[in-house]
Amino acid sequence: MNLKNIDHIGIAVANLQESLAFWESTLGIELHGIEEVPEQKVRTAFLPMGEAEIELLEPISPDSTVGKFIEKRGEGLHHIAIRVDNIEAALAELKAKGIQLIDETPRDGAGGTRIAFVHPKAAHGVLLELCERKKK
Ligand code: CMX
Repeated sequence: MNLKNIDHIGIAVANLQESLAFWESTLGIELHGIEEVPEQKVRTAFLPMGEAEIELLEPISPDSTVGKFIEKRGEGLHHIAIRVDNIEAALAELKAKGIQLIDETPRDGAGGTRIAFVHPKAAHGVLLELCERKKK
């Protein structure tokens, strides 16, 4: 599957500005940008750390997956994203191994990425995202 590295760690937050007061101002991690991802009904803030990024996720609607997550569990660690070279190939391999996928085909993520989720029931309680970035 040629997994590369942790691409980002997604954290569900109720209010992006309030959470940035901690992640950016207190910890001093530089904010790379804020982007709305309508397909996922979230606003995201990216804070790069080495090869990976912290991704803060604020729901833009209470009926979004992140909105429902916060309502049920409160703020906190939402998903881990692993970078892959070829997301279709990685999904096909997981499907062939009988792994429960949320997305059988990739969708658009923030920063021009193509993403797909593996169900937390298949990944021992962790919502796992596969993430393919445009080749530079
Ligand atoms: N991490 C770990 N487990 C999670 C989870 C998460 N983020 N979200 C839900 N679960 C667990 C629940 O606790 C539940 O477990 P139990 O059955 O043991 O109670 C199980 O998954 C099913 O949860 P649910 O509440 O019945 O189902 P939901 O309707 O909340 O859907 C999920 C859960 C994972 C299928 C849904 O959140 C999803 O499709 N996620 C993928 C898309 C996404 O998360 N988008 C937002 C991020 C976008 C971005 O990064 O740009």
